Amino acid sequence: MQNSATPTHCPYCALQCGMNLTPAADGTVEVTERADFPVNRGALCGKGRTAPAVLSSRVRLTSPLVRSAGALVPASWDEALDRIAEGLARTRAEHGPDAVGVFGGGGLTNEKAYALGKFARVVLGTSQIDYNGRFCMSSAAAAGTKAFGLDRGLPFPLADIPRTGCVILVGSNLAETMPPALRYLTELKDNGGTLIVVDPRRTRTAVQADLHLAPRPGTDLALALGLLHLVVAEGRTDEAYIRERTVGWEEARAAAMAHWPEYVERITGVSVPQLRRAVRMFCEPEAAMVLTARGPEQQSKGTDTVGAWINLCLATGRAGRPRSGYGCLTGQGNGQGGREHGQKADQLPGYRKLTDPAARRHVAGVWGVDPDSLPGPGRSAYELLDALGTDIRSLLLMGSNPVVSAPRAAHVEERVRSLDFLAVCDVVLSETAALADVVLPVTQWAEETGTMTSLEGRVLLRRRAIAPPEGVRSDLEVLHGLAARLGVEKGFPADPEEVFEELRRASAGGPADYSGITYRRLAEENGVFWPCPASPDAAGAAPGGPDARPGGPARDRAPATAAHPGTPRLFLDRFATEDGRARFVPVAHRAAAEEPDEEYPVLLTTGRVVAQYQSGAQTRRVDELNAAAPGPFVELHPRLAARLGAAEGDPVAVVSRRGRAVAPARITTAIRPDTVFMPFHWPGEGRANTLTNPALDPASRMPEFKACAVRLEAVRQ
Ligand SMILES: Nc1nc2c(c(=O)[nH]1)N[C@H]1C(S)=C(S)[C@@H](COP(=O)(O)OP(=O)(O)OC[C@H]3O[C@@H](n4cnc5c(=O)[nH]c(N)nc54)[C@H](O)[C@@H]3O)O[C@H]1N2
Ligand SMILES: Nc1nc2c(c(=O)[nH]1)N[C@H]1C(S)=C(S)[C@@H](COP(=O)(O)OP(=O)(O)OC[C@H]3O[C@@H](n4cnc5c(=O)[nH]c(N)nc54)[C@H](O)[C@@H]3O)O[C@H]1N2
Ligand code: SF4
Ligand SMILES: [Mo]
Repeated sequence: MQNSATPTHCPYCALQCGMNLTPAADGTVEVTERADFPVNRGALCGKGRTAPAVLSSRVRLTSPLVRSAGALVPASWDEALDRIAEGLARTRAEHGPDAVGVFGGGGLTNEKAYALGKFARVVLGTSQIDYNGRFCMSSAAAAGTKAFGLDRGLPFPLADIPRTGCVILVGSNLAETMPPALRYLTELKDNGGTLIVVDPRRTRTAVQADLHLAPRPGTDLALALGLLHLVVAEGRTDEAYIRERTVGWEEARAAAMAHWPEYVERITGVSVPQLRRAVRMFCEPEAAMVLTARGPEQQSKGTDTVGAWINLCLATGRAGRPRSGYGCLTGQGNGQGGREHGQKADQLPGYRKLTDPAARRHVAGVWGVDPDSLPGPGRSAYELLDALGTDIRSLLLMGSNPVVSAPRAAHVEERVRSLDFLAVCDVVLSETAALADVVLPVTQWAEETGTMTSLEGRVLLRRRAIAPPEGVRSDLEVLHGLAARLGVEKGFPADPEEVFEELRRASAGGPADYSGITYRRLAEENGVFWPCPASPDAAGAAPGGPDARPGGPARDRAPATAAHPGTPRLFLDRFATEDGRARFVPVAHRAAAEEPDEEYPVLLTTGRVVAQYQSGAQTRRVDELNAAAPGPFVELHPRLAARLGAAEGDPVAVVSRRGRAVAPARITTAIRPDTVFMPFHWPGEGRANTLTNPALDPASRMPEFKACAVRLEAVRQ
């Protein structure tokens, strides 16, 4: 164990704030400021600051558990691993390899995500693997790939934000979900730039805005189309840019012209003067950005919605230019890297497609297997969970807690309970782990080394600072042990750097090329932006072949050195499509999968609070965070509350076609009167996902977390 401070990164969100971990006298570690990491410059939110609390043996798992006579009881590692290998092998023998499922997470390091994808395809031979990132930024990923030929959430560093003229922030509550990043918006305003926030609630982020647009949940697509309509009507398009750098404008233009402002006002509730003001603010400065987060993305039309916002950027020449562009604010710690290296249903490492014969040959070569032995694409996350207990009989779960976080959670819970066999690797006994046949206790961020790729596309080294407690092993050791028991002795090293070295080779030449990145460089350079090919001359092979470079030679590239410098800014010279041009998508407004009606007259939307993280499995174990955010609530407008006869703090039942949840009322004029909001961090009676609608986006397979129809009922006490 090191005695001095170890520079590393936060276990939680995609900002991946830098922090130092300093050993304390009692054997624990303390979080101290790490000012040299440029993204957060030492600032942390409460979750990051208190993260060491979850390292304590008082709240975490330190022994494998196996189910015996109905209860989970401690067992040896050998027994637990044997049981898992037997459980998975039995399903495979009885029902075939596709009856074994694997579910991963966007919080896992690149090494783990890579090894998990390889484990599913090579050891289990199953196509049925997906992960919780499907619930997160998949719509933005699908839209970005369609438009730009490549999905890297932010194609520029956060540091560019204060240098642009206007930012439209769509459905992001940054002030609560990435507090240290709020600084970039403050600096934008200090520099004379303007901020537009699009959110049905006047959030802590929205109060920072020069203009707050509060559309009905699920109508961002119409809003973006209405803005584009006005851009055209007011003659604010950038014709030269459209001609030189895009294709498909005519169809997209025609689609937007069908969405005249008064029609858009009726759909969204955003007034025509507000729409005009937004267009003026966005178009007048020389440069501008649109940033989206889960608000517009977690919809059954999320891909088209993001496409519409990208269209707005393309029509005004605000993509692939300095200080301008479209970006998605990815959410989970490794939400970016976790979507690149093969734990996704349709994917091979390096952001390659599982259906591409050349990609299969390349990766099979690295893995030393026959390309024909690799299965094809499998089901998406919700579809996989929905098939548990029927087509999928056994599941290996690593890095997610779907019993709390998946849509239509009561149904998902029932599906999980109906499995023949469930194995969960976790650091704590999550609500999903509590249902398992075998639970494996794994090491955490501060106890293991690995790489994370932040929301900027910056690959980072998260270093080990302390030794794990007795009885705990890493996810990589778990996969190593299971592979050996299932007859694959080689190819699953437990050493993260060894896994990364293989990942480099597997990703080489792919869209997300990491081959020029080494642990050593990461330690020295404070992160490296992908693509970073091994050779400085190859600027990363885009889908269009070796010459189609994602983003082309970046203008801000450092002087030629032996190594490729990485790519902070993409698309400045060309997009990553075959012809280098961005694609407009012709999209039209459509309703949410479930609109309010007489029986369910109110819209429910869901999201986050600053002091809890995701399903809460980790943060609900931290006293300081529980004191700040003790439980679920229903945020509603005074008018709705009055109709219900509910006072502040009274229990309110929210009922949807999926179920019923009860939580105290939090009454505020900060929300639209036709909408209620619930955070999704808690299990039990107040579980928001009991209510949510698993209607899926046809392209991204993202569920509609952000809009469903509900009714409210007073609860007699
Ligand atoms: N404290 C905290 N921080 C987190 C997380 C956490 O759980 N807790 N999770 C991390 C992860 S994985 C993610 S993905 C990010 C998510 O980060 P955000 O996207 O910022 O989080 P959300 O609260 O889900 O949604 C953002 C906003 O969308 C609004 N919204 C709801 N419906 C709509 C709609 O139809 N249209 C629009 N435009 N807006 C809508 C909500 O009111 C909410 O304020 O946060 C990351 N950071
Ligand atoms: N209603 C509603 N539902 C939502 C959303 C919403 O906005 N509204 N947002 C969705 C989004 S964006 C997301 S990202 C999902 C997230 O929801 P989940 O997938 O449930 O995410 P977490 O709660 O982070 O679960 C991670 C689990 O892995 C464990 N863990 C942490 N690190 C490791 C590790 O290194 N190895 C292993 N094996 N385990 C580890 C944690 O203890 C925890 O139990 O929720 C989605 N659900
Ligand atoms: S903003 Fe995100 S990365 Fe930074 S300290 Fe908070 S949870 Fe950690
Ligand atoms: Mo997320």
